[in-house]
Amino acid sequence: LFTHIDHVGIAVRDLDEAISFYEEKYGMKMLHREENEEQGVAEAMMAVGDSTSCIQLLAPLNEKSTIAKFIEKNGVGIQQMAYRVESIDEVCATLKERGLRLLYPEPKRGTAGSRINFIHPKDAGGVLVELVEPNPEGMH
Ligand code: CMX
Repeated sequence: LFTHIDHVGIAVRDLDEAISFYEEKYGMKMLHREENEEQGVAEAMMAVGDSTSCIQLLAPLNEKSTIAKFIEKNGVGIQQMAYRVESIDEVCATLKERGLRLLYPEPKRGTAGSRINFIHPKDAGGVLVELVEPNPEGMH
């Protein structure tokens, strides 16, 4: 169903500070950076070595952002984990058949033009699971 761990998402207060931490302390390289207004986030993808797995740093764009709410409730730290899939439409249909709730009726736009959806954390053992179908023209 899933082909790789695409990324682990970490909620941070200040994106620039977090990028510097990952670059300076862990020697990670930033592959991509953008703001996604619909998701309410400023984000950066930090590569784990030469693998195609990343750490996604997520900072809130405003106080209504999902990330602002998450930080208010839990503090900074791991917010989600994301699996890469080949066809998000097929995977979503399969997961629905298996009784899991997805957050969106149709995939939305994620990092670098990818298509994304989420499994509700209440149906996934307390883990917010993102599904990512990468954009072939995007970063991977
Ligand atoms: N991980 C695990 N559990 C979580 C969670 C998370 N990130 N966020 C919320 N929950 C749990 C809460 O602990 C809470 O459980 P309890 O009722 O037992 O306390 C329950 O889910 C409801 O939480 P809430 O604080 O009331 O939050 P909401 O229901 O308003 O929102 C969710 C939860 C998952 C629907 C929302 O976070 C969401 O829409 N997430 C998907 C979008 C997203 O995360 N965007 C940012 C990243 C963008 C990107 O990756 O590109």
